[in-house]
Amino acid sequence: MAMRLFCCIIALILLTGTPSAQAEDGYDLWLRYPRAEGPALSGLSGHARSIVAPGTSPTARAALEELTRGLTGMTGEAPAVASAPDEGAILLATTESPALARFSLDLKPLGAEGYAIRTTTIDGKGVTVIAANADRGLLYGVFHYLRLAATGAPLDALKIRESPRIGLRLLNHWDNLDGTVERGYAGDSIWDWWTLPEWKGPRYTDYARANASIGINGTVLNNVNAKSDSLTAPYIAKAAALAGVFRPYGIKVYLSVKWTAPMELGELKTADPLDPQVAAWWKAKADEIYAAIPDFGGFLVKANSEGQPGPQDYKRTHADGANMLAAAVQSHGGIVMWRAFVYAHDNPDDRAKQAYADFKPLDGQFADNVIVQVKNGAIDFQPREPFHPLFGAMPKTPLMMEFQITKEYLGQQTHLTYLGPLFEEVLKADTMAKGKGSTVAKVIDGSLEGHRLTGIAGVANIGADRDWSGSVFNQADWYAFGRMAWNPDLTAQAVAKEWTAQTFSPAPALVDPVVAMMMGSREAAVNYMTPLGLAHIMATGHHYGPAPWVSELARPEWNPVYYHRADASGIGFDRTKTGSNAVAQYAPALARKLADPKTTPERDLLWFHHVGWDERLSSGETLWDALVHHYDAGVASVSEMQATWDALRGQVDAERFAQTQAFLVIQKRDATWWRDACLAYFQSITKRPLPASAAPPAHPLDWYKAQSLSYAPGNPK
Ligand code: GCV
Repeated sequence: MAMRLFCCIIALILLTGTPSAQAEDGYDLWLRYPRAEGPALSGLSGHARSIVAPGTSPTARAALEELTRGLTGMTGEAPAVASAPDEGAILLATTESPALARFSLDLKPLGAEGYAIRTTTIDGKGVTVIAANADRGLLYGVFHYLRLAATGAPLDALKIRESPRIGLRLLNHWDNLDGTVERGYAGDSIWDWWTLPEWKGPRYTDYARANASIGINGTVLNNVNAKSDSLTAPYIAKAAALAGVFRPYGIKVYLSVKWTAPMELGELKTADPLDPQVAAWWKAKADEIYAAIPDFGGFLVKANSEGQPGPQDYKRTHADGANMLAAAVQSHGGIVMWRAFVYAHDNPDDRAKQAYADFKPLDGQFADNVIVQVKNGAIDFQPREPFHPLFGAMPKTPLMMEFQITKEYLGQQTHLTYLGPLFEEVLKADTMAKGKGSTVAKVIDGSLEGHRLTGIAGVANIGADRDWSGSVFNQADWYAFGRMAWNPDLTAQAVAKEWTAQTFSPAPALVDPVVAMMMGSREAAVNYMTPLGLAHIMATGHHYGPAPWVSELARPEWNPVYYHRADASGIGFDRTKTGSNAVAQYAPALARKLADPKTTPERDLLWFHHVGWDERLSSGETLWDALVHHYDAGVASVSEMQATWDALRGQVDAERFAQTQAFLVIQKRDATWWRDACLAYFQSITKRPLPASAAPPAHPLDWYKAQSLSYAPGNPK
């Protein structure tokens, strides 16, 4: 009797969909494949009835499995797997398949990762062909098809050709071997180093599926603040186990390395890159890694930065260091990603200038398999930074973009601040290095300077939390990174639409308000944190919440006062000739614009200029009044986001609705805290009254100064 009841309940669940109590915990990300409705369902019923998939490799099998999974979810029925295409079949075929011979798809230019999708007829039967040169391309093509279906796009006249614009599309995990994640806000590391290599939990496969679905093809497993242990035999075996899980999904593994590993592990007396014993140690280590992981991608290096050792400790250059490592992996086809995030405690120059000063003179000196990885801005992943002046300034060196997907400075896991607009703003920024239109995107996709080695990295926001990213909306940042890495011309808006349709529902009544909320959210955060070009006025260490008053830390550039420079006369960092002259690091045509506050974009004004409190901005307001209004606008935007979300009650499952609603309450509280604390502090300096429309801060300045959050997550100890 009990058994019969149980079966009835299961049948009911299958027929009516999953019960809402456990329905949507975020685990499935954008790959939910819920039952399609209306025209989307009839489209699938007509065009996706069966699958013909002759491939047998692990990647071909992964493609077939994903297509089967997606179609089963969306149609409620498993598609037949056939040996020949019938009406409504999807044919998956690589150029090796004889079935493709009859089509002139000209796949060659699409490379190993590209694909074509075509609706056509075979012997009078309407079919959809997903074709590629290699199985990896097929897998990407399958994910594209599923994306179309899940977003409700028509499936009856497809003529798609796609290939990635950027070669290396990588996640950088700042995951430590003890399971913590530096700047991680989604729980512990997803890598269970302790139980690897024996236990390869299903989550690793789902990680690979999610990444492949957005075109990510590599992952750096460990923190750039690396421990040498990750290069020992047991950890190489663990990395090899992960590489084995990821391989079918076209994802290579890479490792961050600590510069002094030859001393710590190899008992050498030096890590001097020009010492033959050091070079031999690295060569042997690379050989050992490649024996375990034949398609190992290569090394990522943080050297001579924030206390990490590096070649400069031996009076050698970054190029000396990178080239020595590059030689170690070269015969295996490996690469070295050498980070340009450097600034030194003993260098009194503007921190924003130091990476350029170190790296620009090295242009042309790097080996062919080295790529220099540059953060999007010259300081550190701020809510807004002008693009890094190295982009466009090293034409003989491939440069790789480093974005931060995890929101260290942007409200961490709780604030809804969609990063698509930040990525788009940077990628579209014009370096003017070779005249107008020399965008950052063209620098990193290699087209501006003719590089074949191209890359983009995102510091992952992934952890062991059930929803992977700490909140459902943080998943959008992972998604946007992958999609824009594949095609840096995609707009943040288009990507937000895709993500929303797949993550919640394609219904316009939901998509339109959610996308509008996402698109305004980053500017909201800029407004309530660091408007008009302010930067790095966050609390010390964990970087959560405001602390513009901090001035007593040992190194000048650790202090917020170093960045905002507010005094009785005005506020902002003079980076023109009268100040640090950082503007001169940009191409001359741009440098001229940035040298003058009148031609500097207002959003970057205080980044480049120290501006008098009473100076008038384009709106006619004084700087002080405008600053107050930006802070107020930031708080008001969060109230609007709350109203938008509240109106969606009933259209989103209860669990994700409630979490987002609660997180917006936190965001509103924090936005108000930011606004009040910053205005209390800046007012104590400017001594001007608040504009009539602005409410006074809720507490006196000392109250804000006394706030401290000792246990904020993600903060390295
Ligand atoms: C991995 C910032 C972060 C650090 C990070 C560093 C880097 O300074 O606060 O946690 O260290 O950037 O990118 O190397």
